[in-house]
Amino acid sequence: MLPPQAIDALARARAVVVLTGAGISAESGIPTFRGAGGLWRNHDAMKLATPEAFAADPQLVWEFYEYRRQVVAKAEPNAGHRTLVEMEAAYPEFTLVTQNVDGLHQRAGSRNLIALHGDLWTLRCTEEGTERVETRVPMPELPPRCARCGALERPGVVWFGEALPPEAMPRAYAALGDAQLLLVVGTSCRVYPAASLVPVALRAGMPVFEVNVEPAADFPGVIALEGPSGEVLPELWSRVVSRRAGSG
Ligand code: BJW
Repeated sequence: MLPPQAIDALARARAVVVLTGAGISAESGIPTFRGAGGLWRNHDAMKLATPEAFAADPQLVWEFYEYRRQVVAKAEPNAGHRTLVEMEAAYPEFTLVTQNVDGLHQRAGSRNLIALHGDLWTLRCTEEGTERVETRVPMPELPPRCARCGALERPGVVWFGEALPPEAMPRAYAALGDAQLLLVVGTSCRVYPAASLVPVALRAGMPVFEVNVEPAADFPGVIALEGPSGEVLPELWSRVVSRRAGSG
């Protein structure tokens, strides 16, 4: 049962912000970080995705990322990703803020997208800071090295304690300032500053809806739409489209 407030708010809105996390890609076969999916060869994924792990054992961390690149390369966007593309086409202002590094939103066709935590296909030289895109799977050399200086390259993602791309959060807050609602999909809302969008929206009096298989956004006032995003988002959006057409 979808909360009627969600259908009303989405039907009336002209500017919408969506925050996504790993859960939206779960139905594409990509493991999440926390919970049952967060284990890789008995390592905690959250401990491998850190600057400390990379400094201690770059080969192991690169094997983890190479494995993820292989999983993602075989995966396809699902109905949740595709619904967000339909929503982007329907609203005058629509901003998708994602914590994901898998590129599935981009492959589905989302355009106005803010990638807070980087992406799996960019490599960065640990000495020079130069970046390049590497889409070959598997990579010819592991760990990869900079062709210019020979230093190790690292994944172009944001690890704990590292700064997000400088323009990312200012753009996300600006979009939220113009929006009538925030829709949060498939994130545990544990990681900041991404999760701060939720209290910022609530403080501004904006409705916040959460699509998740279990309620995760632990902020009073968030309205839960419980279920897998590949099912809930298409159902929700079809109800909103009917309402906007005057028949729902
Ligand atoms: C489904 C589903 C289905 C399943 N349908 N749903 C304020 C307070 C406290 C701490 C901090 C703070 N501000 C900053 C911090 C520190 C830190 C932080 O947040 N720590 C907390 C954990 C305590 N943040 C940082 O360090 C950030 N940097 C920073 O703040 O820098 C400051 C700085 C400024 C200037 C100079 C230097 C520094 C950086 C955070 C980087 C996060 N990086 C990672 C790894 C990215 C690379 C990679 O992918 O390998 O990002 S960690 C990991 O968590 C990844 C994710 O994007 C992120 C969020 O996870 P997400 O997406 O929520 O996934 P899960 O697994 O947690 O949840 C999945 C959800 O889906 C679950 O709820 C399921 O139920 C659900 N689900 N199936 C719908 N079918």
